[in-house]
Amino acid sequence: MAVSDHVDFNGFMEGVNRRNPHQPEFVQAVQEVAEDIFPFLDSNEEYHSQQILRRIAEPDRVVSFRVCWEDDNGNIRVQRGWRVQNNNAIGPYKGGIRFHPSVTESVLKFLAFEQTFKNALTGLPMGGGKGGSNFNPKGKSVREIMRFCQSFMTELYRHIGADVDVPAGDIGVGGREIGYMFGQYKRITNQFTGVLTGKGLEYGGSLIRPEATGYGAVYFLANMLATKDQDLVGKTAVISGSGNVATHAAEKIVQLGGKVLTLSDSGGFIHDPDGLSQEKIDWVKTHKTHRRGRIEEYVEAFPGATFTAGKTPWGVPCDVALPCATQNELLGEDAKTLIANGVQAVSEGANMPTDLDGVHAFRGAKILFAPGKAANAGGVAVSGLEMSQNSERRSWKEEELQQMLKDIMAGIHKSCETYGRQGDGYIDYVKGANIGGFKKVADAMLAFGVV
Ligand code: NDP
Ligand code: 2IT
Repeated sequence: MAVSDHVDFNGFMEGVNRRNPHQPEFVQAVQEVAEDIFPFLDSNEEYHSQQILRRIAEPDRVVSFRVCWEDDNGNIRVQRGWRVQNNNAIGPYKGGIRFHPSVTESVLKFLAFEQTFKNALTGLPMGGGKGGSNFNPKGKSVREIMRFCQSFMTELYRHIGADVDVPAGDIGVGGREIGYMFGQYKRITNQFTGVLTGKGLEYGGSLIRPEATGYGAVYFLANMLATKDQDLVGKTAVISGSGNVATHAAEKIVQLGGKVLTLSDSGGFIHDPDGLSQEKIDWVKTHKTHRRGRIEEYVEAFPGATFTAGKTPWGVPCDVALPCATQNELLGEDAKTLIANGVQAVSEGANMPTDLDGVHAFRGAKILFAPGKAANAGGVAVSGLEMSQNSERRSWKEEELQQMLKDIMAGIHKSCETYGRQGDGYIDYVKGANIGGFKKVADAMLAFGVV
């Protein structure tokens, strides 16, 4: 028997650390999963002996490339681009593209690893991938964004395809950027295929894709509350971020009768004690997303609100919390504050927004806590439905898609319940999501033998 067959958890994590130096986000994501998978392996020896977790924690490939573009002043700019193809055991690689100066190989590897479990949980045939660049879209002209997207796709196109790898949006990449990238893909390959999701409705996009992640995170939250015979009516919500996921999460909370108190961006958070109405959320969408403004300007438009610079919103007392900005934005101390203030449920709209200390604090206090790989899967799920529509050359109606999204989120909740319910009745959603996602990918990998 090979020495590696029976490494313990600490030995496994030492290996992950050693093989991935200077990649803290990736190591963190693997650790969070391994903490649940190791006890599960005790009673599932075949996954262990076949080294399934070890294999999933080694991306199938990481492509890194130079992206050159010319700014409006004629300067030559050089960025780095990546596509991480983590695992395609159950379908083509699938996952977003992120443009943000904080993007590193570690960040994209963690995101591609998480995506593998998330996509499995949706029940749709999608593997896990993620890509992006350290390009900073802030302050760039529309033409600069276009030239960057075209240059990025000029390399990326050779690694993707409708049955190979299907990217979509993420931080800094929305409908506009997908349009520029799709246009360049089509121009280079002369093929009109469903190679990207999050497309415009005119050229193969799906209804409700922009809304799906935020709406899905709130549907998941409603499913969690229902296990305690509760709903969102009258509940106060603290939300971070003010981009695609945050604004649509806010919208759905309001539709379901809740009261949204905060939004944020990298500059700080706004607190509106009157709650955000649909009109205020529309203002944020227009101002932040379309005009690329800052959240602090909210207090000029709505003087009842306050802006706190340089801080996250977790100190504002609330019933439910939805971190919807970025990774590691809710730390152990923040989790303790939320718990002390009586938070009942947390639904992660972002990917890995809660650090390991925070996750341990929520689980320890038996708070309803939905990890991103379960709670924010609605976005990639509707991406999967966009792929189906493209393959069939049809488009479903909005009501049909809304129902499918709700059903998929309920299905993910059920998986978490199946694999995460504890002896005392508490549903450990982290454990449930990790094991539920792992099992599907692992069973497919077993079928393929040693590859
Ligand atoms: P957007 O680019 O639309 O919005 C991102 C928001 O997060 C902005 O308010 C931004 O503020 C804030 N933010 C980004 N980076 C930081 C940072 N380092 N510190 C503080 N605030 C930050 O992205 P999305 O809404 O699409 O994505 C948000 C999260 O949701 C990410 O974790 C993403 O991976 C995840 N997600 C997205 C999905 C999607 O369909 N779009 C699907 C599933 C998960 P600022 O304007 O100041 O940069
Ligand atoms: O993190 C995510 O799930 C996304 N950014 C969406 C991925 C997708 O392919 O729609």
